[in-house]
Amino acid sequence: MPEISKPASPLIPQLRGVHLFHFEGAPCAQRVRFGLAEKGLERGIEVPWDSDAANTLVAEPGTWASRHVSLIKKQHLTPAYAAIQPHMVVPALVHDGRLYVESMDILDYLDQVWPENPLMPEDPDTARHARELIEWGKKLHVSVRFVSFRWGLGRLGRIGAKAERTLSQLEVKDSPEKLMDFYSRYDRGKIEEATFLEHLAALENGYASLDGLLEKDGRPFLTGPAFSSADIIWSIKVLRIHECGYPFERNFPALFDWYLRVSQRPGFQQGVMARHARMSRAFRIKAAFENLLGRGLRGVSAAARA
Ligand SMILES: N[C@@H](CCC(=O)N[C@@H](CS)C(=O)NCC(=O)O)C(=O)O
Repeated sequence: MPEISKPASPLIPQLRGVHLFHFEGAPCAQRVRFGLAEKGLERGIEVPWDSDAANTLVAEPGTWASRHVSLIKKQHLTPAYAAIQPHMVVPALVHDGRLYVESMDILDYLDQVWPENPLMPEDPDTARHARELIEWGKKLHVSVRFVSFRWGLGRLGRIGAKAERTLSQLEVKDSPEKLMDFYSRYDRGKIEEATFLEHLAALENGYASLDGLLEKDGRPFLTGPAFSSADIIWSIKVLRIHECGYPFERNFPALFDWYLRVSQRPGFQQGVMARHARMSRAFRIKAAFENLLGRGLRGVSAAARA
């Protein structure tokens, strides 16, 4: 289970109902918001992420309290947030004073507590397949980071000397997120183009496999007729890279059709897009310009398929 049994932050045990520490544009947080919406839990009060004021501690049943942690303002790279999520990443979910981390584990937790609208297929073989796709998606998380920083965020993704110092002081040894390792190289332009391209190729390998699967028998969702967490993790992986200008329509048409289908779901619209649509459009417009200028992701994407 993803529960952190003795959270360092005194805020956590005070929280009642569901509270989500998240960032609008962060793929890992989008997965959880997608899952919450699929479960019929609605976004409730908006609360400063670190607030312990009495009127912010309780989320009404059937809703979740939004505690928005700005990755742009580097609010995640602070001692107060490190006391909540020791690896200084979003999301983190609190339910009745208990703290859960790891987005895909959080989805499993939601499935246990709110079994209606299940996020895992009932049939054991199909469930096994869903798990395999989820594990593959989790491994590719780091590739999304590299590709979206290189072709999406650019200089905006740099954290600067002050945040780097805080990060180096707070990062736990052997943190699986390896933020310090990434930012110390990214901020200085020390990551080689070949590395970015390797991550892009790893993602394309995954997209190609799913495209084949969907094309083969026209299934509506990745594991068959039923929607699952596998659709959640992979649709968010398409969304982010699409925002960076990747030509999914051209390279993986069956996957793109599936993505459009999934993105029409109320859960996606409410959980992912409701407050992200403008930013998503801005990213896509910026990426379209980069593509026009020949510097974008389109030019380096699976050129053989062009
Ligand atoms: N394995 C974690 C990964 C969480 C993660 O990497 N979150 C990203 C956003 S998608 C983050 O907070 N990054 C902070 C940063 O890059 O500075 C999960 O799935 O919850």
